[in-house]
Amino acid sequence: MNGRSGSADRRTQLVALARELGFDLCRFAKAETPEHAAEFRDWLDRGDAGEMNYLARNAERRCDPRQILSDAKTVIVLALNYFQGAHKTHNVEAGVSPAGVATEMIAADTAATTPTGRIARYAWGEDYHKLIEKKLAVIDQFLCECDGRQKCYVDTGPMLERDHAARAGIGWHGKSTMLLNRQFGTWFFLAEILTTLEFAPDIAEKNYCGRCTRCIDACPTGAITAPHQVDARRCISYLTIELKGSIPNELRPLIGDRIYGCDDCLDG
Ligand code: B12
Ligand code: SF4
Repeated sequence: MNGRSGSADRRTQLVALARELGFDLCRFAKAETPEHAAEFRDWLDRGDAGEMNYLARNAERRCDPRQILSDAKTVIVLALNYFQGAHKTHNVEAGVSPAGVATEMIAADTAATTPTGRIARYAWGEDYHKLIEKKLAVIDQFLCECDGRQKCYVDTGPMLERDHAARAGIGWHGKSTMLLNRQFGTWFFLAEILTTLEFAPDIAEKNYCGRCTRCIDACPTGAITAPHQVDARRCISYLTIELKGSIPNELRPLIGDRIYGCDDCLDG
């Protein structure tokens, strides 16, 4: 495949391959220090990461892609839209929701009527990590055949994904910290391929938020403490998925029927 490794040609083929695999966007950024590395460190220092200690453990690498792959030249950023229509409530009586969430406790608490709970949209289908990893492996293979070396990540890797995605022009930073795209809103997953191959970078997107504060106003627990700052310790996504201990008493009534994640700052 070296015969087709001229860089413009390689880019066209890669974008076409990403589309074929079902990605909605495929864009490029230089493998550089993420723009908001300092804000990330401040966020850790404030304790906003809660019990997610893994974020502090590899903070140095997270703030420098060249510590992951020393001769990395490009971050290829991919986005996959997961919007599936209006919100459903899930019957939790059977003990396991459609997303596989164990819910016996909730069922026992609300025995009088059929208990229902809301699950964030991103968890309605198959585990996105597995789904996207398979697609990344195909792109990795293509890039290997062009003599590249790669590291592929979706969610769990040591990268400030939204910073790289913003630089690649996938979208802009919303005040909720969600990355927004004009076509897909907030409803997309991100994935990155760090590669030793050179690709011309894309241009960053303009920020269209203006004075709008709908996402901040919509947050049931006041987790968006300032524009671009989420205190995970108050975020329902953290409280219902990441937190190992019990949910603080004062936040329980604010969580309502959200049993796995939260979409309130993503809507609208
Ligand atoms: C830890 C984590 C969480 C934590 C903390 C969230 C947070 N806001 O920090 C918890 C468990 C709460 C969480 C919740 C959710 N998460 Co999450 N999460 C992550 C993870 C693993 C790391 C994020 C991180 O580094 N946070 C630290 C803060 C400082 O960074 P940040 O949130 O990315 O914020 C950036 C911007 O705010 C910007 N920034 C900071 N200051 C400033 C100032 C200005 C002026 C500007 C312009 C920008 C700016 O720079 C920061 C660094 O890039 C990423 C995957 C990854 N490896 O990046 C997924 C990720 C961010 N999560 C994702 C999703 C889908 C969610 C949920 C929607 C799930 C749900 N429905 O319940 C919610 C949304 C909550 C929210 N408002 O963020 C997606 C987001 C996709 C997108 N379109 O933005 C990601 C990218 C996973 C993926 N691969 O798709 N998540
Ligand atoms: S996901 Fe829900 S709780 Fe977390 S910041 Fe957004 S609206 Fe607030």
